[in-house]
Amino acid sequence: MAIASETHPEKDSAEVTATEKKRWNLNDFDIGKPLGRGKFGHVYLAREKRSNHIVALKVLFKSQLKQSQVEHQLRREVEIQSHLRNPNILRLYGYFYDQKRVYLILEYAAKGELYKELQRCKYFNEKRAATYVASLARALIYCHGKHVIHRDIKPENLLVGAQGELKIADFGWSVHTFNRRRTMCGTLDYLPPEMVESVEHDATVDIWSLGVLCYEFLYGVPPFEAKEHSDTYRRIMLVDLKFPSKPVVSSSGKDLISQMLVKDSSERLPLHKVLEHPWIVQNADPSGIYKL
Ligand code: AK1
Repeated sequence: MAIASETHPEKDSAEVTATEKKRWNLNDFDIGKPLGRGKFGHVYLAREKRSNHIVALKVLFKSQLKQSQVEHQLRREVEIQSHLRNPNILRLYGYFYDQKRVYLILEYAAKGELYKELQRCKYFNEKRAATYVASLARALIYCHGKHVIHRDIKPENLLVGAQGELKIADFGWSVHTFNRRRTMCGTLDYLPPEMVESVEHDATVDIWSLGVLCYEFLYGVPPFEAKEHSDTYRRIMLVDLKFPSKPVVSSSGKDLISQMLVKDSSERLPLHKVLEHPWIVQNADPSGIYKL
């Protein structure tokens, strides 16, 4: 983080931490207001005392991590995310722990959580939706190039930086290359048929999730939403995709969604072609920033 680059301008933070084994602890930080709450713990605004660098500190309780048997997942997240460097991926600077808790030192996203903004606006206009979809496609292309699949792209895991740029966060469900089946818990809304079915899956799962997200940006609700879990399951398996008449979305936008939400994963529009799709080309701001 900035702390390292200031004292060691020639090195980047990971190298400084690797060579000098700087161990962080809670005393290195002033803790500020809570930023959000999750199942495993809260996130706080924090300032690293020596550098004045502002970060987000996520506090996870070891007892809960153990109970849910996700310690290995957290280790994998730290391992994967600390190696990713992309403007649309939230940085994970490091971690530390004490007897009861694990702390993740994260980049602070000044404009907060995207799902709240979506709730407030109900849905986004096409320019804003396309700008976000293009940013996500670029970030996912970067991840897939490093053989990382996120697998959990949804509004709750998207943050907005000070300039309005989108940042993918929470790699808790990500994997390096493809393996392992995921046990079912929580919402099915963002899962493609092959993950609902728990068959083998690959990087094309992120294309599906991007299609779901694009729909949700434009309509305000995910496409396969239903009252019952079992109905969402059925709708995903059938790819029961319907476009409401309101809000009005261009046929080009609907075409892109239809090309991402394809049951046969090998037939989904590849991410580089998503970036070339007319709806993206015509609507997305090339800077990746949607100005309010
Ligand atoms: C980034 C996050 C396990 C893994 C439980 C996890 C976002 C995570 C934190 C913010 C920066 C906010 C702002 C501004 C407003 F199963 N990475 C995360 S959460 N700025 N929020 N960050 S909110 F074990 F793998 C597991 C269990 C959590 N990982 N990672 O939460």
